[in-house]
Amino acid sequence: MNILIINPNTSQPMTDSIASAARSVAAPGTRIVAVHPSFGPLSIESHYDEAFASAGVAEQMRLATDPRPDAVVIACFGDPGLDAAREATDAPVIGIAEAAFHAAAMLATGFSVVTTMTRTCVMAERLLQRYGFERHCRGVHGTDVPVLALECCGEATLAMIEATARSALERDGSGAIVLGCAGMAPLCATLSQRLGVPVVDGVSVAVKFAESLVAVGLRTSKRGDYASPPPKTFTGWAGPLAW
Ligand code: 2AL
Repeated sequence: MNILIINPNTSQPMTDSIASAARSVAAPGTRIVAVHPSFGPLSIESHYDEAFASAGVAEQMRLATDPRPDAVVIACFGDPGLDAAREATDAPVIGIAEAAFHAAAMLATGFSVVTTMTRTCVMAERLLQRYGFERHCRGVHGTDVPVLALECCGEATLAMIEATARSALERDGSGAIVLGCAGMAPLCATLSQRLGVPVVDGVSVAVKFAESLVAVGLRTSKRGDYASPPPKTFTGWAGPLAW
């Protein structure tokens, strides 16, 4: 099966690291293709960044015809453009935050989210509300590690994330950690070993959820609001991206 992973930021090193995290858990018959938008922010750390990243996800869905993906993973913790991507295909589309929340809620009665810049915590809090996980999540914690610092993450950065996770587990009384950035995927195994609790990386679990939905023949509903977008003219630079 073909899984398309869209990294909504435009960092090639981060796209490569997301692809290798995905390939490390993918089943033998799964082909991972990882892409990023042709425009937009190098990292997503604000509402402004996220607005462009959502358009970038829509662009990549518009271009995703060869090969046609059997499933799509949106690999940024804000799940930008998730609903638009579901309109654009009947393949299952999974956001990494959504996937990580579901997995963590199956592993502990309460989990904590450890993310990048503190200013992005509100984005995770809004997603928790939107997906109905407010009662499972006991806290969202910023590390103030910039997203691009995760591209070549040394021991100092890892130690900052570990320290935040340790104090989150203590303060929140939670039993699992959700990593709040796709760029943290390569740190998951080390953090899990050091912290002694389940550490959930959304990229890995999203790939496995995607494989499972495809395997049982489930597809995105085309009834109601996830039906294909109505055809219309787009103007300006977005002209070629019209549905
Ligand atoms: C992210 C992410 O996953 N990718 C990115 O550019 N920003 N999330 C975050 N909370 O910083």
